[in-house]
Amino acid sequence: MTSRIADPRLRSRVMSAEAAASLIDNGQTIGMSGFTGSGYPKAVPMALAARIEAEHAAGRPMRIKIWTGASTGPELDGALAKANGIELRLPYNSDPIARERINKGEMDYLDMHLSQVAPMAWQGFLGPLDVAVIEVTGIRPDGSLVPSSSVGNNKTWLDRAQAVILEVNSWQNAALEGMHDIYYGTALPPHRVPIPLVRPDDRIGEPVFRCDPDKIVAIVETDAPDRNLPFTPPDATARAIAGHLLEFLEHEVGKGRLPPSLLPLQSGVGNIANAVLTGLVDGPFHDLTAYTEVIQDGMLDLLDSGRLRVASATSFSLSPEAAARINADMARYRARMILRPQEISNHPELVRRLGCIAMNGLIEADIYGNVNSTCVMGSRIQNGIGGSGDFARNAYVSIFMTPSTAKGGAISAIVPQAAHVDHIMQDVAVLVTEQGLADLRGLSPRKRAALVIENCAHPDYRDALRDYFARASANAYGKHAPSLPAEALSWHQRYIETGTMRL
Ligand code: 0RQ
Repeated sequence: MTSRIADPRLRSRVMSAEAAASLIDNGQTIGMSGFTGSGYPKAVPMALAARIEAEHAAGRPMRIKIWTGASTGPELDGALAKANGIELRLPYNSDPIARERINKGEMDYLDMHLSQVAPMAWQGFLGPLDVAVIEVTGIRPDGSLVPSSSVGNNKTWLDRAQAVILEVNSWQNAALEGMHDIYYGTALPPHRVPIPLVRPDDRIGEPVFRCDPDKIVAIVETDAPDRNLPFTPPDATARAIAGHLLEFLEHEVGKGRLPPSLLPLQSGVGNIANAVLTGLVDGPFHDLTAYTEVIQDGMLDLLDSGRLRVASATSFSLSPEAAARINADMARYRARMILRPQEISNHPELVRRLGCIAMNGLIEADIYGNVNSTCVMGSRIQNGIGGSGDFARNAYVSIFMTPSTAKGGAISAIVPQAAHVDHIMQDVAVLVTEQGLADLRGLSPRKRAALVIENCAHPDYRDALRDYFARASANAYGKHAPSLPAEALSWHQRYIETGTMRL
């Protein structure tokens, strides 16, 4: 396996995952690689979790703080959360065990815009970083590191950490080398300069990470797959949402507000986002580009169909089938894919400059188009804001999409007032459900409300929303964005008390 470690100086630092994990101390802050189940360390976190469990059993509580790129996998977040070894976690998490701990108040969670994590680490607001645990594809003769299936915040963790532990994963395709573009030109104010990227396919950095070899305290060799989850084919709801959205994009091209090749696409993950991408395969648009966070199955289909010219992201998020497809033909895909640090893939300056079309999911939206992406009933974290805020605020057109109901119809995704707001109405241009699409651009709050209720709400909840809006319009303290505070969150309260928002 050592063929992946081409720097002879470093071969002596190869050790077991257990030995590497023993180098981490109680209370330390650890920067781990990993983004949407790709490129996260797999062996050291599991060994660390086993050690933490042993420490707990011996009456010596041990907990660490974990910074990542975004969500990881069961071997990292799952194992460490199960061991109750995480004191604080940032940013985006989708692990069910960690989610449960957070919602029980047993683990602190800092939900941040993904583009802001690296700058904040540099600014020192997050405190010192003790150890970086980073998965790489290989180590080159000069000691530079070939990134794996995600880039995330790895550049920053490698630069900032006092000590570095590497996992060299030979499961990752060696032909990944050359796909990455690691930009080393970021700085703190007042030394910041424009980022020289003007097209999604521009390469502005290097294909590898630099790392001071003296900081590398351990290298662990692994051969373990990413968390590639099977993909559910789009259902009727997802297809209906995709249909409305594609019709809208065609309409915008017809109006001359979008070019026929559209603008760089950003797409969230999940069933609906995938349905939209799949819909684009058969749509009328050619020469598409993507400037996004993750490359999912639908992006691969678009690339294969020839519709998508290039995809820029920070990570893969693939099904096992799609991972096999990409691994079988990595050199070809490499010519049309670029993985960048997440502070670049999600950079507000670049999203605004490129004019991205942002397409993200939501938990709930209110009648004015304020969007809650994170907190069920206002308080229970689902995943996190991820990159949705980076893109939504700065996009050319910011689209949010959702089924009109959740939990078998017991919850309306369109509510009188969002119980938590991640995206204010100024950042939400278009709302889509399977019922229809509301183009909210240029509309005052009251006009937005009428459109959201009629076009997006489920028929089962439409009358109740009409009734609320009519009474609010007549009786509210102010008529700009009419609200009845005592009633506005009563739908959520009813769900908490009775298990349904229905009257
Ligand atoms: O939970 O599986 O327990 O039933 O939320 O919902 O409908 O499967 O949709 O996978 O697209 O996720 C907002 C969570 C939507 C996601 C969110 C429950 C629902 C289900 C998932 P169950 P669906 P999706 C790029 C951009 C923020 C980050 C982001 C997300 C579960 O899109 O995390 O956009 N977004 N990043 O039942 C109660 C409601 C609900 C609800 C849905 N109103 N009330 N539960 N659910 N609506 C990616 C990254 O940044 C990395």
